[in-house]
Parts: sequence; structure tokens; C-alpha cells
Amino acid sequence: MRMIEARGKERGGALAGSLVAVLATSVVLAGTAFTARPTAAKESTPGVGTKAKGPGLLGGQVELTADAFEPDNTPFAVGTISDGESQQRTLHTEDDVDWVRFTLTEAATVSVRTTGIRGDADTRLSLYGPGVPDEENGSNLRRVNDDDPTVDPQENYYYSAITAYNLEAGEYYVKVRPVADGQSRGAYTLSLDVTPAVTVAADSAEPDDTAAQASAVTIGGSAVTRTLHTPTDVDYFTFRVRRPTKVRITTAGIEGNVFGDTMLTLFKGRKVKGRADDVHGRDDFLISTYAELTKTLPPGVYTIAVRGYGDLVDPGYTLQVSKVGGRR
Ligand SMILES: [Ca+2]
Ligand SMILES: [Ca+2]
Ligand SMILES: [Ca+2]
Ligand SMILES: [Ca+2]
Repeated sequence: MRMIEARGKERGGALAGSLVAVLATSVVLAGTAFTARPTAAKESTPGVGTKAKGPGLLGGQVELTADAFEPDNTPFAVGTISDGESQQRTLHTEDDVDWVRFTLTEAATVSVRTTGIRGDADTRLSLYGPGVPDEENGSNLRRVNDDDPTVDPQENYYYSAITAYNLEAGEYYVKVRPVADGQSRGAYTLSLDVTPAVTVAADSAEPDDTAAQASAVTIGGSAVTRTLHTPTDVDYFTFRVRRPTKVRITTAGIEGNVFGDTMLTLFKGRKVKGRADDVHGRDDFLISTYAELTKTLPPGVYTIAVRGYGDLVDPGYTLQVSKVGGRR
């Protein structure tokens, strides 16, 4: 399931609500109709979308053993994976963690994914770098993904994929661990593909890297399309609220782009200084998908900043501001 990494072990009402919202987003992102299967259903409906795995058994038949890459439960002194390589691995216990590293000698786009058959491992994938993973603060955590529709469009609740455009040269670390639901052990294949860095063109609104350069958008207006053409690109937007309004700000990938990961910050006013009391809302901390924010706002002028999570470039995203609970 897509969820916040830091809350991976939580279950219950509060998280369920956010999961539904995130799943709804993923449907839009994928551009592909598939039936959302909430975690709750998986836990409460044995035999339907669950795994028939006995203790120490894989699929109830084959014993689940530690893979050849163990021990690799910490990022230190782990093995490597290279471009085009696939590694057969297992999450043989519910607390198994598999770390692996790779080196980019020049800027490149990286795709790392887990695959397998339904009923095997249910993975969560993290990409750190460059440099030694900062698990405590997440300072070099680039992406997290639990379920990716590109890995398995039909039953995409087990395997994970991360595509990170234009990572700088350096050493990167991949972490695979089970989704914390007590039934995530199993076999999986870990694959890495490295392709040349892509060139992303600056959008027509550039430069819009300060609040003073923000593009005006309207509540209920059509979506605008932008790119994040450099790792440090920030796109500013501004809109006016004339009477108290519940507003939804949505970012999404353009057609064919499901890999983006935006961070969205909403400020009151036009003078964006980044002070905490300026911030009316944020979205998408550690969630590997496009940001969306819903807030009831008093009248005034607001400013939106969009940037790429993990300083990633994005070849095309849309932003739309809509009114919730009324005419759009
Ligand atoms: Ca393992
Ligand atoms: Ca391990
Ligand atoms: Ca831009
Ligand atoms: Ca910009």
C-alpha cells in the first residue's frame, strides 16, 4: 500500500482515511482503471487478496529461506546491483530488510523495482543517496514506493517501483522491506535499470521561482501544465479567495508520466518568507506520488509553491485549484 513510511506500522482509522485519499490519487495518476483494494479488506478477508502462507512456507509449499545476499539488513558493507541486473531475493522474515547499493558515474535516470507473483513478498522500496543513507532524518531519501501501478497494473498491491530522473553521480542505496502487515514475507526479484539523464525543457512560465513571479490561477479554472526542469526548480502560483471556500489543490502527471513526486506548500499572502506561520498546509512528505491538498480558506490571497520531492526533475505535471462541495 502507498503510505507514509514513518507510519508504516500503524493501522487503524486515521491511517485508513489517508490511504483512501492516496489510493484515489493513484487511480488518477495511473490513468488506468483498477479496483482499489484497501488494506483493511486484505486483513479482514482471508482468501480474497491475501496470501496463503504457512509459517516458514512460501505459498504453503516451498520453504522460505534466506536469500544468497544475506546478511544485508543494514546499509553498511552490503553488496551491489548493476544496470540491467535482476536479483532473486526473499524477505524470509517479517523483519528482514534487504539493502543493496549502486554507483552512478554520471547523472542518470534510475528505475528500480521489485516484481514477483501474487502471494509472494509485499515490498516497500526506498532509494537513498548520494552517500550513506540518512535513515534518521531522511535528508538523502529520494523516493519511497510501496505499490506502483507500472509493476503490475492488475494487482498492484504487492510490488514496488521507483523511477528517479536525473540523479547526480554518486553512490545510491536501495532498501527493500516488508509492508508491516504480518503477511509480507516471500520471494521477489529486484531489478535496476539505468538510462541517460533526460533533458526536461523549462516551461513557458519560467522564471517563476519566487512568489513575486507567481502565475495567477483561479479557483475552478482549468489545469495548467508545468515542468520541473532542474532539481532545484520551484514553481509559484497565486490565487484569490473571495469568500470562505473549501479548496482542493491537485497536482498530477501529464499523460504517460506517472513517476513524478511533487511537494506542495500553501502560503497565506504574497510575501513568502517560509516562516512556519506563513504555511497554511503542505502535502506529500514521503509519499511517492503527486501532491494534493484540501483546505478551507478564509478570504485573501494565497501562494502555492510546487517542487520535486527529493529534488527530482519532472517532465510534465499539471496543477489545478478547484472548489470542493460545489460547482467546480
Ligand atoms: Ca532478504
Ligand atoms: Ca536482509
Ligand atoms: Ca517549472
Ligand atoms: Ca520555476
